[in-house]
Amino acid sequence: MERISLVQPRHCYASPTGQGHVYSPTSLWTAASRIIQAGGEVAEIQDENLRPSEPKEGIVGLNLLGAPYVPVVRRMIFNVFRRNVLPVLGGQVMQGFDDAQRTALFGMHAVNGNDDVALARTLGIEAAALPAPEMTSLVPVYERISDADMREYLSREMSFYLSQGCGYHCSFCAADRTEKDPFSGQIIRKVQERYRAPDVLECDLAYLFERAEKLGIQQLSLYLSNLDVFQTPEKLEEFAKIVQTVRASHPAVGLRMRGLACVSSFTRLNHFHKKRKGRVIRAICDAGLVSIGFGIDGGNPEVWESVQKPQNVSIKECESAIRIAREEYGITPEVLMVFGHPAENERSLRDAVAFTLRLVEQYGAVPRPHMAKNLVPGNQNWKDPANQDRMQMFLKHPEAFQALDFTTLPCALTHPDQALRALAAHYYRMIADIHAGEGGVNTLVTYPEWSPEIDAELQNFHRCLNVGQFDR
Ligand code: B12
Repeated sequence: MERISLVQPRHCYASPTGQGHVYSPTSLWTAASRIIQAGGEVAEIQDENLRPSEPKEGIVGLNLLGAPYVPVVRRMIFNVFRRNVLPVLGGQVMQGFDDAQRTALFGMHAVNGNDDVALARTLGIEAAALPAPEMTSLVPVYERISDADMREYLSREMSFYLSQGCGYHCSFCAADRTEKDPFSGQIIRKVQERYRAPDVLECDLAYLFERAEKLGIQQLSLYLSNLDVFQTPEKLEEFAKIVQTVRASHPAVGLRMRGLACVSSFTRLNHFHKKRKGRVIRAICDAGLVSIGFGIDGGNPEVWESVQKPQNVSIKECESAIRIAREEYGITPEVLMVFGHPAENERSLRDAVAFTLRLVEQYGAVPRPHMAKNLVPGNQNWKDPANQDRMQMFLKHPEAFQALDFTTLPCALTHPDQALRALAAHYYRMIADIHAGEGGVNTLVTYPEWSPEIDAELQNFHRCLNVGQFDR
């Protein structure tokens, strides 16, 4: 059997020294726990946001959360590890690369860590022994984290793995979700939200509360992994009850949870709530849900249609969800505005600004603009033969993957139409300039670090300006 060191790479906008973006590396911890429970040997779990890592083993597993981690991990593989280490690469963006793309980016030896068979073969364990992610408790990993490091994680917001997968098919999203053919409108892949097992959720949550109590931390802050919190009401209600039970046994520790949601799922559930068929929203609020980022993602129904998000229905319906969240449930609504999609024009971009301003003014919503990147590893545009030239540019210039960060201003690679690029940048900055109100944090805008139109001097300016601009 082979031993593996696991390392969370440093955030791409971290300064060269000191702490990086300290945030629980939940994806890496889940992978670690699965390996441990399958009888594999995890020699260590390090986080480069806390301190530089010096992996002991010849096999090193790394998590690439999204596209901006591609250049970071390439530097680790080619400049630091060189030929002495076999890299095992996991994380969601890896799901978007085929074998040839993975080899082009990370070398011919890099193992696809998301593939259980390849992972098991590399470590000399049985693939069948790896528990399903939904059945995996993180306690075996939490126990290995020192009190000093756990204090760092528990005193900040952490990611809580509650569910994975989404039944909707928004074309700009690269998460695990239903896929629809853009031309025929046929569903190519149907995905349903998958919750973790209730006993696993209870066990992990109780452990976090106990550890917080022991470390004298008075409040836990959790970011739920759900792509659309209100999508599966029965499971959400079950979770709300689990949270309430755990909290009742640990009254000294408070809890604040936030999540992301689709307007349509919230509206559907609120309707049921009114008919007293269920009190799910109230239950999860009582359990500690304080903030919801609603995916508005465009300023009018034509834009939603163009990105396969017709479920938003109308501006009126979106506004009503945000008002109800604020006034009836006391939830702080965030306006997650992914915009600057290819089919947009100045009118639709202005509609997005106008709508955000209104929601901020009338309901104290928190503005959170993001610049749509229509070509992201794993989404349909990435696979579309019409985009192969642009896709190849990313493979040839991997530094460009940073520009796929949704907080990053548009560039020629992400927005080839020059006029739309300028307009999108202008209106994105405008929403990012809106005052977020007390306690709210607007998006911190970042700059593209590589694109054909950006010269070396500008690249350097952009790198410097990006330092510390962490998204949440
Ligand atoms: C928490 C979270 C964050 C946190 C912190 C993440 C952290 N350090 O762990 C914060 C808020 C910081 C964050 C930031 C970003 N995030 Co985020 N985030 C999430 C979220 C909500 C939950 C992640 C999670 O814990 N999942 C649960 C675990 C169990 O699942 P998993 O990630 O799939 O991991 C499994 C496998 O991939 C594999 N695996 C993972 N790592 C490894 C490593 C090894 C060695 C092995 C063998 C296997 C393995 O095993 C795991 C268990 O099966 C997800 C949404 C979601 N539902 O996943 C988005 C998500 C992962 N984020 C995403 C993105 C794009 C980002 C940003 C780039 C956003 C942006 N600004 O554009 C930034 C990063 C910015 C930057 N410049 O670096 C995308 C990734 C899409 C993609 N396919 O590329 C997601 C899916 C959201 C979305 N709807 O698009 N994020």
